Amino acid sequence: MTDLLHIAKAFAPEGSPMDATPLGKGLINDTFRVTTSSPGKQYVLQRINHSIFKDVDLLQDNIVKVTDHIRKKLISRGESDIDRKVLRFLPCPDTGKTYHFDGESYWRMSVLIPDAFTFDAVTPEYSFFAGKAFGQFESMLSDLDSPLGETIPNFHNMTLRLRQLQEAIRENRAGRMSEEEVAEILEDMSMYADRMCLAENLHREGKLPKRVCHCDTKVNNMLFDRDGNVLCVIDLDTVMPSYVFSDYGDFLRTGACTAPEDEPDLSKVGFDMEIFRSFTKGYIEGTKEFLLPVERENLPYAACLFPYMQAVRFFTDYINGDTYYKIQYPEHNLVRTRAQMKLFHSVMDHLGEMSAFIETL
Ligand code: GN1
Ligand code: MG
Repeated sequence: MTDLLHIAKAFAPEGSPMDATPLGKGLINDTFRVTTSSPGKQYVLQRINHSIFKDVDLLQDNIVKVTDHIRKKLISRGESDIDRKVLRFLPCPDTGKTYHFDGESYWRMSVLIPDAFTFDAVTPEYSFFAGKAFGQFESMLSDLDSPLGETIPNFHNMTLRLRQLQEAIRENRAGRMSEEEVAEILEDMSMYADRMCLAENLHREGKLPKRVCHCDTKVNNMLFDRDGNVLCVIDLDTVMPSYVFSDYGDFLRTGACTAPEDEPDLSKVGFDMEIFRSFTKGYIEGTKEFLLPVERENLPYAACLFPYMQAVRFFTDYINGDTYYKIQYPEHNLVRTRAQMKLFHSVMDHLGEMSAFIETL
């Protein structure tokens, strides 16, 4: 802990760092809440997973561009309480950069937004606001003048994710390819592989644009105030050019799933159409200024794509011997894969119903 406090000091926060405790449930970075001697002043300190985010300078540069842009937008709109509606990262006094390298790890620190909460599940009422908020996030960034880099190249590229799965199978590094269930899951996945690459095909044909998206719109990446109002979107590591399907689909994957993403009891895993409807309403309202017909028509596909892509990613990691996602037990990535595939099938069962609903909006 003294180490953490020492690192926190490098960002010259207000007050002296007194305590650091683990925060959140992220699968990639390590996150801590830092309390200081200054009453009410708390910070979020994060060790950036450098084996995943290889270019920390580009990563933090993106985040600064995005948060500065949103801050300016909020100011010009005359919004109040702006420090609760956009994150603020502290620059290190010695480098002016919003990250610190301690010789081994990269760190960053932001001001903790007081009285703000994350949730692992939302009600239909709040998912409307979540949809609107993610839509407005994209909308606010639609006129960002300096381009963002891809913090993880091809992050939501389904074609590439399938290629990585094939590579993992070929290398069989953890010796898991002989498991009977692995073969069954693979067979199920391969039946949908072509259909799930629709976005890349549309993009190649020049029909589908890339826009600045959040790309990790898990339900718990949004802060709410005590009354349930959306404050802001957090976890900005993956903000980069992508298809709008990313943000729309990845929210539903967690927000409209009737169980956690790693639920072992598959009978509990399903797709909640009421949440789908209110989130979609909110999202379409938040994006009305730019959403193209091709994007709107394919939202049901996006709802299917994200559980599928996540299943492929968890499964690839399982076959590789769990080198990417944090796990809590040896079969964790396999359990996650099963839950995502169950969700995928459940969303697929609602394809027609989803399209019909979108037509009514
Ligand atoms: C990771 O940052 P975190 O832990 O919320 C992952 C997402 C996955 C998610 C699955 C950089 O998100 O893409 O959807 O786990 N982030 C990265 O829970 O790979
Ligand atoms: Mg997160």
